[in-house]
Amino acid sequence: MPKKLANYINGQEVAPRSGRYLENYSPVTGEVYSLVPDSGAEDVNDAVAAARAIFPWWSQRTPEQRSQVLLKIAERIEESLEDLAQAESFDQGKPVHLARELEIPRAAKNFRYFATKILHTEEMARPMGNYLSYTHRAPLGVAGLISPWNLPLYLLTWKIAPAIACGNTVVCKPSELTPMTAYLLGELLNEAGLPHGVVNIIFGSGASAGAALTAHPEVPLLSFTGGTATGRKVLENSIPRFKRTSLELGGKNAAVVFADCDLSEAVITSVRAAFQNQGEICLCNSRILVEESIYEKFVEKFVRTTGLIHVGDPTLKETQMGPLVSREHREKVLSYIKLAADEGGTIACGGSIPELPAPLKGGYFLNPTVITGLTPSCRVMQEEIFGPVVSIVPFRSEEEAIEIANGVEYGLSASVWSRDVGRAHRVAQALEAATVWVNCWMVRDLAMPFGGAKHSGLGREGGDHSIEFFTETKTICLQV
Ligand code: TXE
Repeated sequence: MPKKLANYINGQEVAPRSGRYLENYSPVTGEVYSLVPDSGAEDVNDAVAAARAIFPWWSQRTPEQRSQVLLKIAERIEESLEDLAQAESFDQGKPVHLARELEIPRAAKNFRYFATKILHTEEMARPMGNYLSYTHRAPLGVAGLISPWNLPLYLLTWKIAPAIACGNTVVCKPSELTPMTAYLLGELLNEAGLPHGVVNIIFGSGASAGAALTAHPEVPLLSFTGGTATGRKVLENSIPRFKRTSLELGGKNAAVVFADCDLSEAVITSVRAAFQNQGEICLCNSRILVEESIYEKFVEKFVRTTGLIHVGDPTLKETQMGPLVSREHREKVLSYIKLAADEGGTIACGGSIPELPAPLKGGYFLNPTVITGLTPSCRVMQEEIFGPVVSIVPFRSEEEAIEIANGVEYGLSASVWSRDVGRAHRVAQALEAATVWVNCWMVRDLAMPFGGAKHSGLGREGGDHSIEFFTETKTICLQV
């Protein structure tokens, strides 16, 4: 019997006002395994009212008082690591060990980081003779936080932690495709002693609950992570109401591999960067540009290494790729693989659905796919696929590599592989991407700004940028 989830409003589990539920399928089995509240504007109104009611009290707690609660939340997440990892894997498809080693610990780390960060924020003061000017930061009120399905708990807590650390209260709308860890988080927040109403979680579709939240007149701040097209819809609701808005959107990230790189390291890391989490990380490299002189050797090594990836039961430790998140998403990815062949590409490996025994037979599995022979301007090299599909093309010069890498509307992240430090700096600075890794990938310091350039986003979060985003800074000038 599928588990019936509930909204989390004012510390309580609350059924959707409509009484309607959405069927949620596990990508591992293709079976319905939970029922998600199909919430709408009324449910969002109830959540905003709860968040507004506690806001005066919560915003007046000291940073130390708020820090203590965030540290307890981090502890409860760490104590629930196994349950959350299993739930995350069955809900989204990633291997359990990836959730256990990366996703869930990072959710705890998000709370730990901002629990300590707010103890060390500084204001400014400037004496001017008979006057003193100083800054005062204050929370804005109820923050609307909307998160995607690929890293459900990691990205939701990346928003909740700084928002409440700064004294805001929040209404969250996780993706309807992966609700389970957000649902489990509600109980953990109560157990950690978070006052009721500080965090509220509404489940439902983007067009209903999501849109109601972004349009709500008493939600002055929105932090959104998801697709670029959806980001535009969020802006349509936020701009007329002058809402402070942060958008982290899609990407079409390139790895630029020069002949002087450590080839084995470049191959191993680029395979991981292409297929980790089934390629469903916005920071994955879906394009690899390789200097012509090592192109054949790189492709041969890359295809051989990709062929070693174990696709299957995400509960097994040897599994490196589980299923894609939904039937519709796998169809979308398969359509791009077909398009690649139509555009003149060669499927060097993968592109097929693996034969797996029950109960995995109904799951949304797909073999990791490598495409060669495409031109930089074709659709498969321009459009975000957000799955285990990577295209490898050659380049003849540093200038050409930069031109190809920058020749897309996105600007989220990139990687550069070269032992030449001068070239690494030059290319990293020339790439139109908000995050560039050199001879590595996905090394993240939470103190550093993170976000997207061009059509990959608006704004930055992380470190001081999150404090800046989740507070209103005013200048007060005193006659002394
Ligand atoms: O996005 P969607 P998905 C990107 C990733 C890919 C996409 C995958 O590259 O493009 O996100 O996530 C809600 N008003 N990133 O498919 O559909 C929806 O219910 C308000 C980039 O989930 O945009 C879900 O909760 N909300 C990122 C959320 O928006 C709406 C990291 C995202 O859904 C809505 C992760 C509406 N009209 C993924 N429609 C980064 N750059 O860091 C939908 N939603």
